[in-house]
Amino acid sequence: MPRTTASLLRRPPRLSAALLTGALLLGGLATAPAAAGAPAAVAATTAVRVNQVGYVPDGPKRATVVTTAAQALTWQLRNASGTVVASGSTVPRGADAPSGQSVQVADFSSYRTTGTGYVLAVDGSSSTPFDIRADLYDALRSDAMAFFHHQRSGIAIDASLVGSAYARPAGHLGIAPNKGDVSVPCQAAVCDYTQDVRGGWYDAGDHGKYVVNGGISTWLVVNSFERAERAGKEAALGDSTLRIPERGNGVPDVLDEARWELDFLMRMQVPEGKPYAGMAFHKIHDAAWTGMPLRPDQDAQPRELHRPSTAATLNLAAAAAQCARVYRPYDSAYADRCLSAARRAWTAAQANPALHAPSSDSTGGGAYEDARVTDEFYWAAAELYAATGESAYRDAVTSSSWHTSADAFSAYGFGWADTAALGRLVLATVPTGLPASDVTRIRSSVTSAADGYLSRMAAQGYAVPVPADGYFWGSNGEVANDAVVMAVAGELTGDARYRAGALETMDYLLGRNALGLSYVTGHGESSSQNQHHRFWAHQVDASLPHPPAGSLAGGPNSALQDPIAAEKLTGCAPAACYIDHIDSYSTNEVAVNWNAPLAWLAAYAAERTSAGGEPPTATCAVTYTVTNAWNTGFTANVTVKNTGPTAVDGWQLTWTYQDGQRVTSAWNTTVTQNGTAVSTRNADWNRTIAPGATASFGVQGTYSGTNTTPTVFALNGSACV
Ligand code: 9MR
Ligand code: 9MR
Repeated sequence: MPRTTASLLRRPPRLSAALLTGALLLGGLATAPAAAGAPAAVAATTAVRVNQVGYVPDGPKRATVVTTAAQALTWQLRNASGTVVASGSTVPRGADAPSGQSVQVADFSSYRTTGTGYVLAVDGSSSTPFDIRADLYDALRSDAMAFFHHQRSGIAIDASLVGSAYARPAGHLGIAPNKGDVSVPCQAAVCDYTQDVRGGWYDAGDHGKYVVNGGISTWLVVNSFERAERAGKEAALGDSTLRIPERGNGVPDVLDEARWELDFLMRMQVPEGKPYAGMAFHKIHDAAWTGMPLRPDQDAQPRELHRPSTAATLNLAAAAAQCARVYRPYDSAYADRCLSAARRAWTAAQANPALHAPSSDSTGGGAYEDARVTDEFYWAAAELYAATGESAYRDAVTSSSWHTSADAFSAYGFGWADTAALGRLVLATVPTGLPASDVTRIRSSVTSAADGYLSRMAAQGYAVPVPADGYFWGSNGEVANDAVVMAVAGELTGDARYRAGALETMDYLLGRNALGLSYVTGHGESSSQNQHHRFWAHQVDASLPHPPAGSLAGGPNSALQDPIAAEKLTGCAPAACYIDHIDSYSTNEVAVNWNAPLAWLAAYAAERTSAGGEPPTATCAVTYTVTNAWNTGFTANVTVKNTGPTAVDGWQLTWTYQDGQRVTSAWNTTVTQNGTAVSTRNADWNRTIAPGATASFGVQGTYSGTNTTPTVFALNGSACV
């Protein structure tokens, strides 16, 4: 059940009958109005809506055409020189409730020739030009991830990394006029000391820093690295792949970036010896709302810590426990620090299970209120269990109502207040000691959630995974989060439909939508550019920059919760309730929790084989049997079966050990181990596995205490089942 503020915002707005009729009265194919009262800039879009960046050669390629025609129309795909290279018929879809438009769908998926400057033409209207190429998402992968560096507090953003337009002095390091964040007092009666809470990422267009939203965002950024690692493709997120100060330090840049926020999250923990020790302060922000524009270093407002909350504490526990697992191969001392912060947070949350942040606390910063935290308990328990294997955390997982609830993946996706799905994603992909039947059940909950998103996409003219009443504040983040679930379902099953679904949500974000607008700055011919931000505020001060490329707008929000949206968008169909105006914070702000799944998805979509296409979706099944175990040693036999239709020629099988096991020797394979991650490769004589055939090999290793059998394997980057 969606709840708290969300339940208010998620009430379906009444569709304007007049608007629907109006659209239907337009003769033939027309340039559709964006929404009643929408500004001219947005209305001037073509009726043929495509992913304005383009399509990957092996992916789905669909477009939506706004038209009142009842009969199928002819579509033509033209290359850059105007030659028709493919053609076909559209499929009429009639009235599409979320967009309030009458639409048809053109499908040119079977056309796979790479090129730039393609145009899709239907009945006299042409799409914006787009590309078909395998490296389509390379730029977005780095741009969407670079967003976090731009949002850093407590460090100068250097022109040598971002260019002079985006350079700025460090914000909130206690240098006048800043009054934080190195020694920040609490709000009255909350605490009688000050805390150094420098660093971290600014949440959004404001200068607040919120543990609840910081936790889920960090988790997603680190999770994007974990996913790439499971696919054997983490090099693309490795050291020196981003323009950040830490490049060249031997640590993957994505982990360096996330560490900037993790350090902040740990600084928000109440010190030992103080009331509520181990809890996390809910947030730190200005005492009063500041105006627009305002560079972070020029903010003169007093900064205040707000009282600790259970939700914030559990976000810290989950993100820090994940840190302990993922950072260990690079910095074991840091992993230990994270683990101890996570354990302390968990214990403190158990002692204070109902310290809820109130919705009324929204002066100078957002409330991020949450009165139901059983889902945060589940997510944190799952991460702590994955990190430690300890029975107390396992019991917290298995006794949680979320472990079996059918609602862990709600129709509205996961989000900062709904985190049970994150617990499921951890348990579905990270080896733990859960019984195989439990893991199977959890994995099928991921795939059935993904099935739900796919069927919703299939039912809608614009193939959006959210329901018609799901266009609330941050709907674009919700869309991207749903795509993350589909991508993981694809990884777990090798079923190509899920990858197609994840890629198709990218089409929505990049222009195949009710407004024919890319919501990502600088990606697409016609993109958002005036997102609500106090520094990237070009619209109100021409000396300031637009948001940098790769910044995702919050997206359509049918609740019209800011004055300009209320003024300009009245009567809008839900998916058209968006305006690219800097004052529209309820439709056009940026935020770390929206860019995080965008970055996740861009990295996923950018991944491909060296041959240029999508990653292979090898289907495989693995049995790992411990054949002998003695006090500190063991042997295991591993058999990998090719359950796919084509031969596997050359294989790499990967898994992770959760109990510190080390492989010391192996037969019929070559092993490399990096921390907990094990990678085995074929020998010359067993490199080919025919369909239905198997390859077997063995390992010998050491362990101490427990020797949990790994259950998650990937063959050539695709998960086995
Ligand atoms: O800039 C603020 C934005 O980050 C928040 O999401 C939003 C809602 O809490 O509030 C914005 O600040 C506005 C405030 O609520 C009312 N006065 C004008 C502020 C700037 O537009
Ligand atoms: O993303 C948040 C959304 O779910 C809430 O409905 C909204 C109002 O409380 O706040 C959003 O978060 C904003 C936060 O309160 C302040 N910083 C900017 C965030 C994005 O607009």
